Amino acid sequence: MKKFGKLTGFSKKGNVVSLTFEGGAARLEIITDKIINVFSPFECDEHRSKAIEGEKAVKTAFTCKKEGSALVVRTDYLTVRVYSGFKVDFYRYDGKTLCRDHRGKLARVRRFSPTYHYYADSGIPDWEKEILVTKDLHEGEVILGLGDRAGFIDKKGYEYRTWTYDTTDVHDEQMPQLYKSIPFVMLKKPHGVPCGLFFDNTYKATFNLGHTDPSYMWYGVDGGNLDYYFIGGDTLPEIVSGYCYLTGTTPLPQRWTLGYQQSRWGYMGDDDIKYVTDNMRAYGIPCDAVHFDIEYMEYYKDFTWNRDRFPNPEKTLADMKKKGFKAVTIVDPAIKLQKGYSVFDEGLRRDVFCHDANGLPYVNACWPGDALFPDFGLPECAKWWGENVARHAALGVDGIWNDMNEPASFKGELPDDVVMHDGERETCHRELHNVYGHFMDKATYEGLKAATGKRPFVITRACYAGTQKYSTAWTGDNRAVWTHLRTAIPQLCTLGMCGMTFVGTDIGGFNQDTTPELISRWVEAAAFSPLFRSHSDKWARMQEPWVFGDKVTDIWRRYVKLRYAFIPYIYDLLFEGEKTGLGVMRPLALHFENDERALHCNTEFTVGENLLVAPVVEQGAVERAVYLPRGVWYDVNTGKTYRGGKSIIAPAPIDVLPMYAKSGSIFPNYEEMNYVGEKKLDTLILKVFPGDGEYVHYEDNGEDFAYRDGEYNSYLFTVSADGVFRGKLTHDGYKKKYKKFVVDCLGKTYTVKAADEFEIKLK
Ligand code: NBV
Repeated sequence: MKKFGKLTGFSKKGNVVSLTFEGGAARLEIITDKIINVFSPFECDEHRSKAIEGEKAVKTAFTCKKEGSALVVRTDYLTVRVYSGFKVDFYRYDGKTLCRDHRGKLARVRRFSPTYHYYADSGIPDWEKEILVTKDLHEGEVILGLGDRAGFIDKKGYEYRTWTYDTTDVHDEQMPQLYKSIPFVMLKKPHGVPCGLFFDNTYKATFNLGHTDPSYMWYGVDGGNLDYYFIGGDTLPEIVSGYCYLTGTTPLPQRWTLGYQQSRWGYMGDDDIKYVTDNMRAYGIPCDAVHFDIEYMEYYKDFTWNRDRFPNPEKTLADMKKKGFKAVTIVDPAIKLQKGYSVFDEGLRRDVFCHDANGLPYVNACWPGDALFPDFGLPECAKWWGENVARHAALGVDGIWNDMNEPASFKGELPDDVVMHDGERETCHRELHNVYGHFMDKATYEGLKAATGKRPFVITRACYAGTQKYSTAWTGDNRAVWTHLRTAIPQLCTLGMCGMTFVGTDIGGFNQDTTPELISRWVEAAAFSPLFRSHSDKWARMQEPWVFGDKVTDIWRRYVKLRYAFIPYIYDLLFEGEKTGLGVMRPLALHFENDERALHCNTEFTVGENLLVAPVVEQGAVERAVYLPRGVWYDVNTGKTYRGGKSIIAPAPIDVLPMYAKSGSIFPNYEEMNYVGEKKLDTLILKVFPGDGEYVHYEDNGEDFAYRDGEYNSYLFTVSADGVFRGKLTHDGYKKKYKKFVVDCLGKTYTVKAADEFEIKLK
């Protein structure tokens, strides 16, 4: 750990407080009154953020003066005390401690008994890294965040790494790294004020989250600068919004992308696609998209089609469109090394591939055999990739699925010194590994956007902080095991708290043979996950909705229909989320942070703020305990009311998903449809649960960016405890409006012709 030594001086210029220590320089930058950047130039003097785009610092009033041994910086919200050794402590305006650097000695984890002297932890322990940040932890403090982890909502007690990683091992809470690297954590003391720490550095990092000792956490990183953001705010949602203020939010997607999507590695040709699309319609299971995995390509070469299996891709895609299906095709970064393959030839000509330390194109291997790896951070490479994406999309492809972009490579991991670019700056894999997928996603997004003008639909496996601006994500190769269904809840909720709102798991499990019961429960649990896709491995049993018999098919139909009913609600959450950064699937911790039981609830989630979902995640269970936080809740299935602040036993036979609506909730629903766009969206159903409440709903074309120029309508709906429901058009920007509203209060319906304002007395 670098020794900064004594604080010898400071100066203030604009938003920056420069600090000098005996051992080097550092600075604080006041980004807003609640966000402070803590920086020391270990590698260079500027930020090299790949997550934050554009200037985030706003003019903020602050003072800066020496008080005893500390330099004290005050904004309207925060007090920051800087001490010798570059120890930095954060307090709220009222003196409440938010987060302090840890002063005590760090220790090793004890692995051996006192009489057994063999010491396996040789070499430099991670915590002796030059760039090291240590923070105090407190009794009962919870650590949330850190992106893609197969653990619990509370990460305290574990040690994790950020180094994007393709793995076939079972994903569990001990897995130090997974496909995505998001170095953002939130700390929350029981009944205390939360805060966030975003470590904006792409090198391999270790997060010891009270693993060695519950009284401290440390973050150590292999290179780059000491560069982190402290994010303050009174509540966890404010911290999430602060993080997304820095790294960006998920843009509103096209409406169809919220529909059900069917995938399998192993749809080999036209007949398989027809088998899927015909059966989806025949069995009456709504579906919007079919995914094409690597077998659609010729020898796994990106942007090609295997003409034996798909003799006329334009026709295949056009036929799908006629039936109301969109097509999403996979690409991997590795480009087959083959002269005569135009994507390769053109890439080589334009010098867009990574090089080895000797300046030669770097060769590794993946599905197509020997392959070169695009240097996506290089502007010319992003351009070349975008052009390929555009050409591919022109055939009728509606979305791109970026796989293997950790990057995965079959001849060992890319060496640290493989030359890559961050813009025009030459650097290496060691710095850019964690953002390889991020750069690929950005290039894909830009290519699709330029080609179609629509909101691009990109799905990625790897990502970094900020990737939410460009791509949705799935959680990679899970398994058809109950633990992975259970894990899906905290995993998706955590990704959602880290900006990655639009996420989902492979329904049914990717690897291994699913069971009829598991997949039924999985469809129920996933009905509210923003990305709603079933996917399976080529060697796993087929797992389409109709292959397990009528009982399972009926469950699929019921929950896919439920999902389609709730599309306008999920769409509204994404519309709002583009402004706030808040997710669709949220842990109970987010809105009930001072309720300790809610804080640790791993098997329930809320959709937005008012709908609580408690899927069954145990084999054989026909009921489950559901913790309802304080308030009055309605059982959505039965209409029965409960007073919260306790657990109840919810009956949950195989076809029942326990769901609870807060009193005063209003949820917009659509009428039944086979796919988005099948019918004109003339009717909006408003599901109302008695009480006092209000709700804002958005209506727009669901496709392009016109909403950003005001081409949308918004409605304010309210319900009062005395039973009056009101609707009001509050923004009038989109011509095609609803023609009628159907208010459904616990099964009693009231239909009104659409008007700018209306009122209904609920009986
Ligand atoms: O492209 C094949 C698979 C894909 O189905 C899966 O979703 C990815 O996570 N891909 C991984 C490569 C092979 C994995 C064994």
